[in-house]
Amino acid sequence: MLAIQWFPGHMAKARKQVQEKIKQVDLILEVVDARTPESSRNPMLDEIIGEKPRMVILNKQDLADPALTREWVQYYQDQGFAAIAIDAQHAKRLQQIPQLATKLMAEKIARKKARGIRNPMIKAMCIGIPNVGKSTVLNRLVHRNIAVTGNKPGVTKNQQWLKASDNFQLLDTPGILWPKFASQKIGMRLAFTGAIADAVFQEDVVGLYGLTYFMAHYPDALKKAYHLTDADLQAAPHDLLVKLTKTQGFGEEFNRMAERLIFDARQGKLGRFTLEKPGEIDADTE
Ligand SMILES: Nc1nc2c(ncn2[C@@H]2O[C@H](COP(=O)(O)OP(=O)(O)O)[C@@H](O)[C@H]2O)c(=O)[nH]1
Ligand SMILES: [Mg+2]
Repeated sequence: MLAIQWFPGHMAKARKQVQEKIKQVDLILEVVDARTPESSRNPMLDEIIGEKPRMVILNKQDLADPALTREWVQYYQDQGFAAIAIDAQHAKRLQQIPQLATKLMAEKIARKKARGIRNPMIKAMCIGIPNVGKSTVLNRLVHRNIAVTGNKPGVTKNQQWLKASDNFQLLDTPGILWPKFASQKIGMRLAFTGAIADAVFQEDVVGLYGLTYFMAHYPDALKKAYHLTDADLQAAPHDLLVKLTKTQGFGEEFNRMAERLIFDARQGKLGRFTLEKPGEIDADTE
């Protein structure tokens, strides 16, 4: 499935590029989407970065379910990673990244100081799948608009180190890796949040996935956004989609209602949500 964006050749090239860059850094900032922390991780990152210290940055915290974000941060910490939730778009909690990096690299810094280096630099780079906010994190950390955000391809230029603080430097281009294509469910989550191109799945399928998830986990958000009753939420998801299509003025064009639902969710009109929970991810590879 999903053979559209990433061919084996692309993957090998992306991997090689990232591996080259990794050699130059002390610390990896793995940026993930807080709404889909596991699905938005690259499946091969562990293997690619090996023993290098890593900080998992759950970005887009402003869009995610706060209670679940806390659970996810704890989950990654329990796995031995440094982890932090931020909102790069609105520059929330970003300064904790250099602080945490200094703590994480304390031993290495002490060793360098012992060798006579007065202000040892921590060199880091952002890595992640497309659209998780790598460029936004980078720009905010270095207080410059250096990385191209959104869907425009980056401009190739000589690589530079950018200063984020007195002892923290970042590589000017993030490492881009492919998303997890392990299961249909993971694909749905990535499509629903916009991490993978809308063309990959039919919107009615993705919309129905989202509606089903919200009916089960965030029914109040649906009630509020579309003026629904408790009885409406007892219906089968497909029947509710049919009803919404009518009441929202789309007649029988279910696709358009599905598209609207996806749009509303991405815009935050359905409130903050997270599509996966720690502890449930093992069941996701069916
Ligand atoms: N709401 C919200 N949007 C964000 C955040 N960080 C990035 N974005 C948006 O997500 C989209 C992708 O960001 P970008 O930095 O280009 O992602 P990249 O492909 O990983 O470099 C852009 O529209 C950003 O404005 C965040 O913390 N919160
Ligand atoms: Mg980018």
